[in-house]
Amino acid sequence: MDGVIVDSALYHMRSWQETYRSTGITFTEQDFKHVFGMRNDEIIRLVLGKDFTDEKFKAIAQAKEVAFRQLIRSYVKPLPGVIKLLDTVDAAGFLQALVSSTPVENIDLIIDSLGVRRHFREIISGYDVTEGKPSPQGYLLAAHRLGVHPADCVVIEDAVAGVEAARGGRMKCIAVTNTHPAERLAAADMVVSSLEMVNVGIIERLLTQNSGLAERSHMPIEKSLVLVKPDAMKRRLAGAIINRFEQRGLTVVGMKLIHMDATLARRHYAVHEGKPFFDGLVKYITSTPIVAIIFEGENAIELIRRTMGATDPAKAEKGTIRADFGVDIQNNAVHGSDSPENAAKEIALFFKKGEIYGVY
Ligand code: IDP
Ligand code: MG
Repeated sequence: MDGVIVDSALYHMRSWQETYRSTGITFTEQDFKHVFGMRNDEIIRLVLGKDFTDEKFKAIAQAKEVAFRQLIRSYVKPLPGVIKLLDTVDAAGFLQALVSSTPVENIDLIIDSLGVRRHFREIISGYDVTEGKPSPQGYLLAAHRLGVHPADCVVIEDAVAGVEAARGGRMKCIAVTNTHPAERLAAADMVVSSLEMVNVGIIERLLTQNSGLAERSHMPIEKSLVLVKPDAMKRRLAGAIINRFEQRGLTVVGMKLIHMDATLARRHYAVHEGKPFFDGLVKYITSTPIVAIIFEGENAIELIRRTMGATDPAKAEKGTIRADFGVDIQNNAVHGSDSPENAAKEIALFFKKGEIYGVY
């Protein structure tokens, strides 16, 4: 965000200047360059010296934040080319995510002031990652949440550590020289002096360079809903069942214990409404708390169906969960979504967006 979408350094400097002016201290652009990147408390300590009271410290810190927010709300402008690029990339059908180490409050403030929130399917802030750039964690998490391969991603960066993060995540990188000179960004696949020079055609060309990569997989990354059903819960088989899927390389990205009510059960099994076993099925699935899990991985939906086995345990192949743990056609231990459309519907029935996590 900073240095790519918006130049917030300018607004930070102006808010410090305003704050210090009111206390009679001059704060020059040179002073700002010196403190840029430091935390607010360090900056205040440096400017005021040792002789200040806690109250004065707090008042200055607060005044600076108020001034910053006010300036952003009233004056913030996107860097050149940003709005057009966001619009055209959206129109071309790409998914966009914002990855910033800035606290989420400032991300919210800036993207709402600019009116660009709708462009971002996912927003990763400093709170979502344990490692900042140059770790690729933030970018990998964004790809994961968008459901796309890193090799199908292009990162747009202004920072040296950010270019390194993109490379670490095996993503293509376009660096813009808003903050650093081109020499320092040479590790990027492309260096531009302004985002006005970037367009959808350039992004597509960068991505086709990855189409032959050996490590590139052609399987889609999918999410699927798994339920450990009441018969398996009663026999303490939740762990064993989850283990089978984890052994297949699937990742738990959401999990909860939930006692389904009849409304949820009817919605979940809506396709079976009217069948002779429907009422019994609703009664059964609501009879005890169950564990609901979202698994994610390549080809997850089919992989899970194969790991579960046929609906009727008597007909399920040896070594499948239902053959090993199922009792009869109703008490068959486990549920797994049967198509991408149904997986999306089922996941939405059981989980809120904030309850689904990514790479860790
Ligand atoms: P699936 O779970 O393998 O996708 P579905 O045909 O979608 O199988 O049926 C949903 C669930 O309804 C089954 O897992 C099972 O618990 C129950 N069920 C399916 N067919 C019968 C039946 O003939 N008698 C009793 N219960 C059934
Ligand atoms: Mg089914």
